[in-house]
Amino acid sequence: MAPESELKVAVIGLGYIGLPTAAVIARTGAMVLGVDVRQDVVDTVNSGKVHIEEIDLDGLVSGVVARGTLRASTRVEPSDVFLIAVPTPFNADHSPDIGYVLKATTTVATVLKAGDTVILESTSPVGTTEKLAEFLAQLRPDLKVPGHCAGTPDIAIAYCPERVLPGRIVVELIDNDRCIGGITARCSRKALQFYRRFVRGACVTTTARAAEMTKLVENAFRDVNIAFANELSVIAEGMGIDVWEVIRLANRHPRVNILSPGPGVGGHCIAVDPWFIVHGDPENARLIRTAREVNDGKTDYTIARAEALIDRAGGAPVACLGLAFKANIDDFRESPALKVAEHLAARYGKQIRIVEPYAAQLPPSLAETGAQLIDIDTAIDTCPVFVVLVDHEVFKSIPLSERGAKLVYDTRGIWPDQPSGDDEAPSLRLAG
Ligand code: SAJ
Repeated sequence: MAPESELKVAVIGLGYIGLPTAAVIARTGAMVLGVDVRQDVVDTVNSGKVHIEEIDLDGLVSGVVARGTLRASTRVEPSDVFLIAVPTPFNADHSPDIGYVLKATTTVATVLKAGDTVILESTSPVGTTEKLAEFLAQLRPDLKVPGHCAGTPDIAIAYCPERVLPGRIVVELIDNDRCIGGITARCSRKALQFYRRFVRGACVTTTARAAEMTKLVENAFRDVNIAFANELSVIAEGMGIDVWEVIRLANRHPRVNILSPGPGVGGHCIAVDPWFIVHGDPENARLIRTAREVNDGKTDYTIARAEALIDRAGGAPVACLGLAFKANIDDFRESPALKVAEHLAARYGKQIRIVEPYAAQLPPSLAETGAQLIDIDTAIDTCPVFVVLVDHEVFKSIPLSERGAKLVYDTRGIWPDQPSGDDEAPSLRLAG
């Protein structure tokens, strides 16, 4: 592989993973080209700015763009390493859609040459990297593609999933261990050499299929564990028990670690990836499918509970706290909080106020209902009813003196000292 300063890397897809990855690699001195179909994204990056909110990303991108090691384009150029980080959504029937991966492969194929390495980072159903190799072999019959040729292949192909947590992406890109699955062992070694340039965590090699499954399993594991907490919260509420207290007590056991209930599971990973396993083996993936259903069902349950509270509040203004899919980020994709707010706003219109410090304006789905975006101080002054949907730090720090008299449905358990304040539903604040 070329020395650092001469290494050319093309990152296809400048989203939540592609852009930070491109910037981190560019910081090592490699010449990085970020490729994206969106001209506005390309222009933003080339001006040294970012189109996504992520801690420390703006300074990093402006630095590498100023140094000239990162630039963006809508067109790919010849490079030594191609890193594909495009979305892999699912269809209405939950089957995976790898269309963007195949499109990115077609793009790479136009400039691929002997000696290059192609790495897929997008979360993908098992077998996708092999499909990518097969596709490349068809597109470029002049190249010896691993798994499709006799003798030593001309290029290397590997799968290496990202596992970074939104809000900690820049740190985790460097510190997390990586699992690298080549189409052949030689491919793994080639990709390993590349990741060692910027990853401080351990880099472990395996097969492409095992690496693909590992990524899916990580997120399915978390989904199943959150489903346990969500199911528990519904059971506990029915029994009039404070689920948060039970979880705190149970977690004192040295081998118990129950996660937190909430209004459902959001984001573009945990709410999506388990379906790839279910689709791969519908007959046997029973627990994984049920967990998905439990977590999605928790959002419907939350809507019903919030509606019951609002109906009793007799037309008083209601503040929905938070729209993001989790705390302290501006990402609303697959957000259960957004879904709850949309339902409530569609039903109660301008009675609903939204507090979301990470939004400059309401998404159209909410704005058109008459719901208003207000700040937290206005909510404290004007709304007697609070529905807590996201555990943003700014909400957690509201003292009891400012919220003690309010009717609260706290889906995240951020205010353990909140009195119920509701004689008809004394367990209300306990609901997870
Ligand atoms: N959530 C709960 N209760 C909990 C923990 C989370 O309700 O106790 C909810 C969150 O509010 C959110 C959703 O689950 O709606 C997902 O949040 P998260 O923080 O668990 O995970 P993500 O989606 O931000 O990132 C996950 C991570 N995967 C794992 O922790 C196994 C991350 O490492 C992956 O890189 C990322 O998915 C991804 O890109 O796949």
